[in-house]
Amino acid sequence: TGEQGYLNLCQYILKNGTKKTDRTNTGTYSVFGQQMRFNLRDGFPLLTTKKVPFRLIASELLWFMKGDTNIRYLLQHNNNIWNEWAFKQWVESDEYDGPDMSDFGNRSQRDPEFAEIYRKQMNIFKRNILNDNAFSAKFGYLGNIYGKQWRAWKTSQNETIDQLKEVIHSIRHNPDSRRHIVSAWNPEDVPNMALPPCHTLFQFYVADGKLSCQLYQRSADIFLGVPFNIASYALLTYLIAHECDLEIGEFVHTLGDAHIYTNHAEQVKTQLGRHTRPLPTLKIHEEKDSIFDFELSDFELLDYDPHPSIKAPIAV
Ligand code: DHF
Ligand code: TMP
Repeated sequence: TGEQGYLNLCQYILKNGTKKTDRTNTGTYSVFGQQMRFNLRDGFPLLTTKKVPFRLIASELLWFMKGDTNIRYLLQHNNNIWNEWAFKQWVESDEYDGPDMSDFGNRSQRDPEFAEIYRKQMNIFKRNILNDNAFSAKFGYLGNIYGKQWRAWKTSQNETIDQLKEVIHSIRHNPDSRRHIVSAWNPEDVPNMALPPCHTLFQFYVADGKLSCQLYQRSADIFLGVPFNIASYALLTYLIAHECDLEIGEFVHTLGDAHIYTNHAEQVKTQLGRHTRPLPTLKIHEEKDSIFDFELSDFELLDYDPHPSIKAPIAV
């Protein structure tokens, strides 16, 4: 359990994972069906064996919670984690007339000359997203990803369902319910997403005045995505517990295809050579009327003293 559970899973995947090809042509070591548990009362579960940027996790979560699916908000908060998937839609569109960007993810890792050309195009892209409303509406939009499904799932009757509001209502009014579920997996909409949801479905559970959350993640990039996902759902659980006047309980993280990309193996080994440190604590400053009013500056992480960050290329 806890960070040690994460490290054990890394070790297990390196040792027992099947070498598997994948959509991005990177290659992975992969296992199917694993679970980690984090007792949120032990501290905030941000990894300490490498530095994980909490600021990016918090701004991404606030973006989901607003129901936003356009990367403009992220860029305005200096958060670049979704750029590649929006950029891809631009360079594959008819409107793009710059240098060839096919397979930019893999090519930029192998070819330094191309990496420079790519970096320039990405900067142009970011500038357009920030400054050009029409461009941003078209190419900053990632499709009907998390935010849309959480806050405005479209029904066959052309109404919308605010799953997040409804789940908060049911936690408050019917805590024993076994139906506190939010699903980002909308089969009808999956073709309209830049990336089908990796964190697919989550459920809340109330017992002894404590709120717990379990996530089903269909596909898990153990080195890059998962540390973000753990902290993001931990933060969401804190916020909802706060809103519902409950104490915090556990975060249970269930994984489908749990993989380490072959080009992350060395980084993972470096991380496995480190010892865990005490967890930070999360402080929520402001009292808000609604959970939807939180801002980045309302959160503060205390006593976070991680080992240095470890860089790795992301598979696009
Ligand atoms: N694709 C893949 N292949 N793996 C992912 O984890 C992933 N995650 C997505 C979108 N597509 C994905 C959204 N979440 C990073 C972390 C999470 C994330 C996207 C990117 C990432 O690159 N993290 C870096 C630091 C990034 C930075 O400082 O800007 C890291 O070292 O943790
Ligand atoms: P896939 O759609 O082919 O499964 O590729 C998605 C990749 O992104 C996969 O490596 C999992 C990873 N991922 C995470 O681990 N966490 C996330 O939050 C997101 C968005 C993606």
